[in-house]
Amino acid sequence: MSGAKTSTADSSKNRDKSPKKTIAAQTQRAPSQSATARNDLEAYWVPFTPNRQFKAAPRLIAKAKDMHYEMTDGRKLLDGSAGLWCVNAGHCRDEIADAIAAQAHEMDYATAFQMSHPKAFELASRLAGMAPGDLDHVFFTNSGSESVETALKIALAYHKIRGEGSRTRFIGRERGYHGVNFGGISVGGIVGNRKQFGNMLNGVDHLPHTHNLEHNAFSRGQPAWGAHLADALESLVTLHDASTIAAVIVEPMAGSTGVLVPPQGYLEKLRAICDKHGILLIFDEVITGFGRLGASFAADYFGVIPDLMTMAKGISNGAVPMGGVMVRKGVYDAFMNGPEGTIELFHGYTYSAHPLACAAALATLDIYERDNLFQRAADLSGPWEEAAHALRGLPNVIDIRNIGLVAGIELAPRPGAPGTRAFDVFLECQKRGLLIRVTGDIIALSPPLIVSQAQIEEIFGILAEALRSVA
Ligand code: PXG
Repeated sequence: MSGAKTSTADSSKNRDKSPKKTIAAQTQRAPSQSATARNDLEAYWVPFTPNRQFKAAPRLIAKAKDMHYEMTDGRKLLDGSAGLWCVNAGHCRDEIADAIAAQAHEMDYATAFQMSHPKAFELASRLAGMAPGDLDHVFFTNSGSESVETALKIALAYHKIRGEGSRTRFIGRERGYHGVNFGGISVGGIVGNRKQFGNMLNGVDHLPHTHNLEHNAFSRGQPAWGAHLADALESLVTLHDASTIAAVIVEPMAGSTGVLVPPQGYLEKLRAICDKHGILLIFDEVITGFGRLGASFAADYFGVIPDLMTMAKGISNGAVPMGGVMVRKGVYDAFMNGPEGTIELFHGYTYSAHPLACAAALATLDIYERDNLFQRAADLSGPWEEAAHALRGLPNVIDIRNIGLVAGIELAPRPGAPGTRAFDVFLECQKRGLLIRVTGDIIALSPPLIVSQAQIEEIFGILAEALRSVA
C-alpha cells in the first residue's frame, strides 16, 4: 500500500508541474461555479490525440448548431467534417434533442436481454426498409467498433451452425479501419493502430489497398484503374483454401485512412469471388452509411450488396452513441432452425437498442427523409467535386479525390516529419474558422449534408488560404 501512496503523491506533484490551464479558464466560468476544485485538464486521457501537446494548447468546443461549432472562447468554426463523419443532418437539430429528452422522461433504460421496448422494433423495421436487397434484420450495438466485432462474430457463428466450422479465417485489407477493438484492429490495416498491442486475432490475411498515385492521382469519383487488385482475393483463396475463410471485410470507400475511393469494378469483383467460394462479404458502412455518398448506403451507390453491413455514426446523427449490423435474410434465417427456446446468438450489449439511442435514431431518420438529405448530398456532389479539384496546383497538393460529399486532399509529406504539414494546415484552417480532419498528410472533408453551396465555397476557400500559408 505504501507504494500506492507514493505513486499518488508523485502524480499530484506531476499535476502541480503541469500547465496551469483549467477548464474554468477555458470556459470563462468563475472558479466557484466549477464542479470540483480539480476540474483541470490533467485527468482526461484524450483519445487518438497527443495529450501533452493538446493540453499545452487545448481546443475546446462549447456549442454547436447546424453547420457550426462555437469554441469556448466564442470563435465560430464551420464544421467541415460533420464532427467525426457522424453529424449528417447538422448539429443540435431540435427534433432529435426533443425526442431524446422526451424518451429520457418516459423511459430511460429498458432491460435489453429477454425484454425489449417498442422503439427498438420500430427502428429495426425502418432500417430494414431502407437497406438494400434482403438486408432485413439488424443487431444493435453502441458504436462502429462494436458493430465490427458483432459482424465478425455473426460470420463465424453462421458458418458453424451450418456445419462449416472450419471457416474461421477473415480477410481484411491494408489501410482498412474497422474500429479499435481486437477483431477490428486485426482485420484492419493501419499499422499505427496495431503495432502497440502485440497479439491480434489469429488467421487473418489482408488484401492490398487500392491507393496508387501513379495511376489514379486527381481522379474524379471512382478511379478507372485498379479493379484487378480484387483478384488478390482469388490468390488468398488458393493459398488458404475457401473452406477456411469465413468472411471478407472492407470499407466500400475507405475513410479514416484518407479517402480511398474504390476503383471501377473492384467491389463487383470482390462480390463475385466471395459468391464463388461461399465467403461472406461484410461492408463496413460506419462512415458511408446514411447519405454520405448521396445514397442511403454505399451498397446502394455502388450496386453491390454485402451479406452483412455495419453501421454507426449517422444512424443517430452522432447525438447518442449507436451502431448496428444489418444482416441478410438468409444469414438470419440460418440461425432460426434450432429449438425455439434456445438463444440463437450468444452476443449482445447492455445498451443494445438503448431507448435514448432509438429515439434519437428515429428522429434522425425522419429528418433525413423529410428533408431529402441523401438526394441533397447527391445533388451537391457535382459542385463539391469542382470546388475540391480547384485546389489542384496549390503548394504541396499531390492528389485530390472525391465521391459524394467526401473529399481527400493529399499533401507531400515534409522530409523526415510526416504528418506535420497537414497538421499545420489543420491549425491554419482553425485560425480562419474552419474545422477539417487530417490523417497523416491527408486532409479529409465530409461536411454535414445540409451544407450550402456558399458554405462549400467557404470550406475550399479557407482551405486554399491555409494551404498557401503552410510551407
Ligand atoms: N468502421 C469504420 C469504417 C469507421 O470509420 C469505425 C468502424 C469505428 O467506429 P467507432 O464508433 O467505434 O469509433 C469507424 C470509425 C476519422 C475518424 O477521422 C474515423 C472514425 C472514427 C474517428 C475518426 O477518419 N471512424
